[in-house]
Amino acid sequence: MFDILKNQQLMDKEIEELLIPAEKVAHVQLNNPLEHALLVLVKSGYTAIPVLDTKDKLHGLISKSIILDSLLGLEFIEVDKLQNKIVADVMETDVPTIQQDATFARALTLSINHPFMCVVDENGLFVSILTRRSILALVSKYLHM
Ligand code: 2BA
Repeated sequence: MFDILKNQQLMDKEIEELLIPAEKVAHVQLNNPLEHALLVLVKSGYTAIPVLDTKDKLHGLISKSIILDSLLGLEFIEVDKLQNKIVADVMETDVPTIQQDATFARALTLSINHPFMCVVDENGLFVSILTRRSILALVSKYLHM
């Protein structure tokens, strides 16, 4: 079964055909209030989404759990922070990124710890995402060939 992982044709494959383009990816901006970010997350159904600036540069990820965590006071959930804090105050900045010409092998390795990776160009501009789902779908296709 694991012979597939030795399939050089698969491992050297470029990831381009698996990518979800930026215009189809839910995202928020650095200076959006947490309330807006939470709305986008809940409405889109996603757990975590990219954070961009006005020039589409990638700065981080924001998730429902980061937002909820940031609202916790010592005894209460401080709901007013949803309006008083912005995404840049609480986002995760250690973001897994890859370039568009990365190989499938590299993406497969990153997907072990990350449900999705952001694809950026040489200037750090956000281009697309690569999800664990599309990686597994390709592995499955090769397994059943
Ligand atoms: P999660 O939101 O935790 O989603 C986990 C998996 O649940 C997704 O895996 C997908 O299979 C399914 N899923 C969740 N919400 C969905 C929806 N609204 N429509 C269809 N399927 C949905 P993946 O597709 O591998 O995505 C992995 C992660 O990539 C997602 O984790 C999310 O954080 C991010 N993601 C995927 N597509 C996105 C998009 N269009 N915009 C923003 N973020 C996206």
